[in-house]
Amino acid sequence: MSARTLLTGAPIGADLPGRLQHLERAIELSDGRLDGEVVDYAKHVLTKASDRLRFGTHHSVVAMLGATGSGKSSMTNAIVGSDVATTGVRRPTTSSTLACTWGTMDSSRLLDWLEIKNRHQVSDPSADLDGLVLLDVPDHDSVRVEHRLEMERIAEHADLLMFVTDPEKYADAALHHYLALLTRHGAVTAVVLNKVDTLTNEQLQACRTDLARLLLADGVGNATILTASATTGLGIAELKSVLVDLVKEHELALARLDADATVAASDLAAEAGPPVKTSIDKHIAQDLADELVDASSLETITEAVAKGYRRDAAQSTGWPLTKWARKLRPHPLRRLHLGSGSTGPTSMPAPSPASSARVSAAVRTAADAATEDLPEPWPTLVRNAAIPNTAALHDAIDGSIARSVRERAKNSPRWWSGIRAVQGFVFVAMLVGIAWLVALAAAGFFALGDIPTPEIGPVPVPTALALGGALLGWLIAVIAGRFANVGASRRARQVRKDASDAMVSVARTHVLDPIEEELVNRRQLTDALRDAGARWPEGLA
Ligand SMILES: Nc1nc2c(ncn2[C@@H]2O[C@H](COP(=O)(O)OP(=O)(O)OP(=O)(O)O)[C@@H](O)[C@H]2O)c(=O)[nH]1
Ligand SMILES: [Mg+2]
Repeated sequence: MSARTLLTGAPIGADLPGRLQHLERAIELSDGRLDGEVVDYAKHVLTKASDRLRFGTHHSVVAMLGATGSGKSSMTNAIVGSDVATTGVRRPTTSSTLACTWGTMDSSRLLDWLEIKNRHQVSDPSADLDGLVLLDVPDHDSVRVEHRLEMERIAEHADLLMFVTDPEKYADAALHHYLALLTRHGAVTAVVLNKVDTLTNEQLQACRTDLARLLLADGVGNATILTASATTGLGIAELKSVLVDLVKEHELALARLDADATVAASDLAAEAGPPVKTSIDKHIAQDLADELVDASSLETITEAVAKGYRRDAAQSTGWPLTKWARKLRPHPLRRLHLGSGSTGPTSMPAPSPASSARVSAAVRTAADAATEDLPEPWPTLVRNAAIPNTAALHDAIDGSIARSVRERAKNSPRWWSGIRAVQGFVFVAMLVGIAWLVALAAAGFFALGDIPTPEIGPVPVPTALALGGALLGWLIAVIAGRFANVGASRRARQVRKDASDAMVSVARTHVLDPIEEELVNRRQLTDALRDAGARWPEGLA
């Protein structure tokens, strides 16, 4: 029998340092995210492993645990071959742990770490048990609380645990409590049923069967049951040969740490949830962008864009005499600090409480959609990552709208300048006509005689110029206004489209990237846990 076969299902890691590194990475990724107690336990395992490995794996620390009077000290003496441990009828007898070391390699630093002061160097000419450090530990069930605490401390730090019990106490609740607890850590090796000299053969068989049944109920069905009598020496040779097999590979320390790492990683895995890959669906991004557009002031802005366009068009293409009047009214875009050539902060309306609530709800919906298959704490973590700064999100939404408006406002349509030139020409013609008519009137007034005036058909040229110019100017302004209406709607549409497209990148930068980052963290965590040897609870893996 070797450590491999005795340990309850825990694989002995050929690459324990590698697995511990993955566990360390998993701890970094879990800290502050998963249950603090579970993370702390994993940290403890990591610290313990690095401490224990500093002393090498030559020594195998085997702790004998059990109820008071079950015969741990007697068993220690039987294995050592002399009375090194105090045994007694008065309970409890052993109050501090005794360590018995086999072999020549110095175990003092290891025993210092284990805080064991009572030490005995076994002189055994055979090297069979070389490296064994056998611990006779205080009981776990006496009235002395410090005994129980010492036993728990040793159980946590020993490489291997051997439970010693007897025909009277094998069914005690305390024993089975510790068996179930410690077996999780892969640390239970064997249960030794002591004092079999007090039993008949039939009683021994019945006892063994009953003990096996109880171990199965504890979830330790594969634990080895040994029978012995410390005082008569019955079964001690077999027990020693089991110990020889256990220590000869010098890998018990690795086995225990490996098992602890598996437990720590598996506990984190249970908290982290299934190792499924999650990512943000395309439709989540689009839905969010659409919601941000709907919640934004884009509608108000595009109305101002259309108005501003119509006004600028009229300014350029209107009848020169009346267009100045428009200048008196404030420009709808300049009022928002969005006019052509504007830069820097805008004066767009602050988001209303309703629109803020809508943006927050949209972000929450996106976060929830991205984590719908994940257990807590991920939905909360992802939500918190996505809504850290709604003010920045609002600024980004306004910024993207402002950019689209300013970009589009940069260039005036070319037809405006064409019409302006025509309007100028027509206006000058009208002025010439008027001036001419005034000159004619003045000539009449001062009786300068008839000045010949050219005519186009029945209409004198100055009249044609003055009236035709005024009429044409007005007509051009009306027709240009019609075109400007079409242009204004198109400009508003373009701005709406630009802003909507830009909103996808706002959604990505301010909401989806932080969500994605948290999902990547989770993926890295589950990968690290898998590499650390985690086993996911049934149905989650
Ligand atoms: N008949 C019989 N008595 C035993 C055997 N082993 C131990 N005893 C007796 O059981 C009593 C308790 O033995 P200990 O070895 O002191 O028991 P312990 O588990 O160390 O007890 P604590 O130190 O109090 O935890 C002593 O009187 C022993 O002589 C055995 O195999 N057969
Ligand atoms: Mg004792």
